[in-house]
Amino acid sequence: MARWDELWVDTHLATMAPAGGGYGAVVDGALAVQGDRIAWVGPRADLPGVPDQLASRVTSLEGAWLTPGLVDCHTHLVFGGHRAAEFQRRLQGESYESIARQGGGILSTVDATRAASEDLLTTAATARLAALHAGGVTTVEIKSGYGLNLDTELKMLRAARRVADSFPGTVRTTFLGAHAIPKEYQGRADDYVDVVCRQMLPAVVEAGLAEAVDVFCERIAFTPAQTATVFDAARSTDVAVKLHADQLSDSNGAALAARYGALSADHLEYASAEGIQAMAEAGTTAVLLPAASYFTHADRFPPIDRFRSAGVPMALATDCNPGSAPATSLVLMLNLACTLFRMTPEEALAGVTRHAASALGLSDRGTLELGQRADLAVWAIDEPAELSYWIGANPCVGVICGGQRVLTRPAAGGHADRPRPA
Ligand code: DI6
Ligand code: FE
Repeated sequence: MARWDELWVDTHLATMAPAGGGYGAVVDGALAVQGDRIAWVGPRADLPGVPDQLASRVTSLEGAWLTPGLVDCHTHLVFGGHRAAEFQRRLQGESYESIARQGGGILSTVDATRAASEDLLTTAATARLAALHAGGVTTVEIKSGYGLNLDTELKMLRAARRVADSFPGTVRTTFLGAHAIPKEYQGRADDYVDVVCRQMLPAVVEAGLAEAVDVFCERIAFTPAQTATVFDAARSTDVAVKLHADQLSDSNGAALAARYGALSADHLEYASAEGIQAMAEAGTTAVLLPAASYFTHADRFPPIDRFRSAGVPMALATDCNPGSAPATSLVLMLNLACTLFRMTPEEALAGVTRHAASALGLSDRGTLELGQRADLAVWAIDEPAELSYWIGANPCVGVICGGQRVLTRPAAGGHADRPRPA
């Protein structure tokens, strides 16, 4: 009797297991799945028998690399409309922040999202997720935050959950009611925070629509004190906290996130040395969003050297949103993180696998190790650094979710000549 459902051979593995360091690479490896779990992983030469007798099905990957399925741990995938007009204003020299201060920016997407039906939001987000998935993503986080009233925040979160229905991977949802101060509450931000805490958060939790709560702590959004009020409200629920911190200015966001034991603090261009130290001590993951830095012509990048020397895990995500990062390729983020932030290709791949899973509080994925969920991506590459090297190519040729092959696609970009699985 075969022990495993499927055994993948003729492959190289970037296990991303923490023990080995770097990619945890296994050249000429093999990986077996049983049910939705990884049942065996290692060098092919160490297999405890003949492949055909070990598994019901043996599949050759013809020299392709396997990595953990990618985790996009910070997106705003559900939104109405787009902001191409704002993009052109920024190209003329206006800043992201000044457009936001004039009532554009996030608030213009709030108008479009309030006007959109739940069906339309679901359809648009499904298409964006399909693009991420074709690039190897098997787990995605989706935030609300373009409703800023109870009905629309719930509508967004329901749309995010409906996107999950047609996605073979995993969707985690985050309530970001405190993303901007809605027009109805201009000059009365504390009153809006009160609504977020007393009305919206309880309703979201009651409906079971979010695993985490997030706040945009920034001089154009919510103060550290208002952020703390939202996090205090979250304490009486079972949702985790995350924070948009120190993106445009140092608001002490990193330290605040750490103080509340946040899963992650995200953006962090202006994070202070003290904030980074606090994150290290609290075990808070830094989620870095290179598309936002790139697309808004950010005047500074996150202090990578400081995260590195403090031992703060660095995750990478698309931040897919209509204002600061209309990006639907997580692989492209590896290139941007290496080129702009000078992360290494090893750090970049760890950032979209192991550390991205940590940023979502998920310990069952992000590495190719025994017992982990069998979420895998198959790549037509000669070495893992190629994932960071190509600009805008998609070397992903297959995706496996929970042990099931869910996507096979032709190599595109620079990879058409590579061996790839049938
Ligand atoms: N920071 C960001 O980069 C996104 N949200 C946030 O708090 C941008 C959202 C937008 O501009 O629509
Ligand atoms: Fe964001």
